Amino acid sequence: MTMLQKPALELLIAAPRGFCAGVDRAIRIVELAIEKHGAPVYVRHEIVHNKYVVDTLKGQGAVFVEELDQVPEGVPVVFSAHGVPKSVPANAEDRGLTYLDATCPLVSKVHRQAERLVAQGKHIVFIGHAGHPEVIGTFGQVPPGAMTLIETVADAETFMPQDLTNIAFLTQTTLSVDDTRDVVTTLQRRFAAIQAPRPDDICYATSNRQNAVKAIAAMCDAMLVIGAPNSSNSVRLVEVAEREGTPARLIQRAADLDLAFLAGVGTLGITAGASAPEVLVRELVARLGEHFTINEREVETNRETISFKLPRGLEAAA
Ligand code: 0JX
Ligand code: SF4
Repeated sequence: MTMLQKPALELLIAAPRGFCAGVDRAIRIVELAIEKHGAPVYVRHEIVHNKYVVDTLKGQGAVFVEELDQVPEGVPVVFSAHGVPKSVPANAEDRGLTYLDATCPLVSKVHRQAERLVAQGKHIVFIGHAGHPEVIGTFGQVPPGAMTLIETVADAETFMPQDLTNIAFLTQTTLSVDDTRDVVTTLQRRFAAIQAPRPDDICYATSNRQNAVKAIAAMCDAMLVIGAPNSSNSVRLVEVAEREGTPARLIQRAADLDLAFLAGVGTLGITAGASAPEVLVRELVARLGEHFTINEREVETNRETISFKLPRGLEAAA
């Protein structure tokens, strides 16, 4: 009996991909909090936007809730990597809850910039996606009315501040680098005096992952991005690939892949959002290996060495 030969599939795997320093730190904070305080440890919002990560931590004793009033008295609570409005730690203190803040230090940096600009009397134009927890958290650093959200070039064209000379902009950390450039160019054309953040608020991990996709997209017939639909940085990676003319799909797990998407594909690009663990990349490669004879190559456009310190009180437990 002759075995049927599996079709060949070339895999180009983008690097950097997957976990960033802020995600590593946030997950570690939950793990160390469980070690230190014992289960359960409550987490306000998904610690990062990834079901596999959340389910794994649930298995270790984490309980995920959306709001602080769902946290019972006497148990510690961790705030997610995306950051929280000032009212959240304030409420936790009022209730005497022990809390650990897993907000990424690069998100906290934007929070401090917002506070500083407001103290200088500036109105802030915030470029971001409405309803995203990072946007809600950053808006919650300043008094109501101190910041205006804009999402698109069209918003930048119509925004009209009270004082044209006293404005600044800040951005969400996980935006499309290219879209944001267009929005910023529009703002700078209309308001010559607008103050810009230095360096950009879009974080190193977001821009490195987008650059890595750009580097391989043109060589690929299709791309797969591992990440969740509510993960802003992951969704941006799909858009980057599509803009390069490469059909792309966001999948959470290998099992989500519809093999029909690979019809006629000889070279497939793979990447993972900042909240997607490497184990899910390996799971996908393994599934592809069941159907194809794969030849795998990593294309590295940048090497990341950044890591963030743990909050005080947890360092000792690390
Ligand atoms: O939706 P986001 O990309 O902001 O978050 P996710 O997918 O959890 O990524 C890690 C946390 C990023 C915060 O900036
Ligand atoms: Fe921090 Fe950037 Fe990672 Fe967000 S994507 S957690 S800002 S390093």
